Amino acid sequence: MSGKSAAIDSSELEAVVRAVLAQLGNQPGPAAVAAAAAAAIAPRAPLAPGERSIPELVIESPQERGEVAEPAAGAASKPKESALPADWRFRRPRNAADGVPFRMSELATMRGATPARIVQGRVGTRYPTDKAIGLRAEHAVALDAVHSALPEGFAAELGCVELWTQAEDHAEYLAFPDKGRALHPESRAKLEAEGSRGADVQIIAGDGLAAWALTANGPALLPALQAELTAAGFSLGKPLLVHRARIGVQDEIGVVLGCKATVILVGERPGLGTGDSLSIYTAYGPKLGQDNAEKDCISNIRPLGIPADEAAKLCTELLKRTFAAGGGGVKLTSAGAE
Ligand code: B12
Repeated sequence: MSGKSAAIDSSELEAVVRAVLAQLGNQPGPAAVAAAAAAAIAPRAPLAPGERSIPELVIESPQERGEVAEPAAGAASKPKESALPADWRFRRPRNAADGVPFRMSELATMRGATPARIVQGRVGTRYPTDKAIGLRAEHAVALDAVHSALPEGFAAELGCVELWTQAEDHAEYLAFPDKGRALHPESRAKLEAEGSRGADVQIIAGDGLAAWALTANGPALLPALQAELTAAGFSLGKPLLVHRARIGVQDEIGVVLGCKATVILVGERPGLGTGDSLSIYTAYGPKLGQDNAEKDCISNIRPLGIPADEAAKLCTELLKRTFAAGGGGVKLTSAGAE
């Protein structure tokens, strides 16, 4: 236990919550990163009798592991990119009593590369209060994202034909996923009347498990994807927007329209701090109940992850390879391995 009392007053609590909320959605700047890193390695109160320590992790470069010769003086040995190179590793400290040799610069590099919560520090066996409250605040954001709704008129704004699945309301959508995989009979009739037949690619937008994600990223992603796919020579059907959609609804739509492939942009199940994250799922050769193993997914489309224009390019490249291989998912992976 730390020597400090666990109780904090309400203004202190409010300040922590405000700080956490202000941070959500923002990449930490270098000064904040360095301060957080310093806090994470600051000396801590000794453990009380009976309390167990959770060993921290140490980050090591290949040079520090002795796998690669130390570079000549002046040579660039530290990563330039704001990402931890693949050959850097974590290990548990060999002897925690010797102290934890964190390297500030590397920790800052890692933190700068992701909004994920890395090396949060501890008080005794617990998170520090601001981290604990921060986790709960991000959890609240994730919950809000699951219950968010598309604004009125959004389908028209995106230029999409508006459809609904068989889930009668959001609670039913969450409790019975299969209802989100089948079109409501009225929407099926509308699709049959208004949908384009036989296109190479049918684009579908869906709210999924975070309508926010579609509201935030759909207006940039949909036109970018249409432009990239058209430039690559694919013919496109009139875009569709499906409310209360699961991935599987692309199967029924693809079968009804007889297109070669479907692409569904959908709000994904939010994690901590990722309430605005959109995924694209592609499916070639539509059939009802098509296995996910035959499909592909591009996840984490949002300003902090894959930006819309880059996702549109990735999706187009993926579809080019899928069409060339005559299938996606495992078939595509095997084709790539040959
Ligand atoms: C839930 C989930 C699962 C669940 C799905 C079961 C269920 N009943 O929901 C389970 C645990 C089975 C699962 C398995 C896998 N998953 Co998963 N999964 C997720 C998660 C957390 C949420 C999906 C979501 O929100 N979908 C949107 C909702 C609205 O649609 P849904 O119809 O309810 O969801 C369907 C799809 O998501 C699909 N699905 C789930 N994972 C995957 C992965 C691929 C490649 C495909 C094509 C489809 C698919 O299964 C769901 C039910 O049909 C995402 C991460 C994220 N936050 O997006 C990862 C995620 C989609 N999964 C991923 C992976 C890698 C896998 C596996 C390949 C893991 C493995 N090595 O076995 C398998 C493959 C599944 C398959 N081929 O059938 C990756 C995909 C990365 C990529 N770009 O290809 C993600 C993005 C996680 C990650 N960040 O790495 N997954």
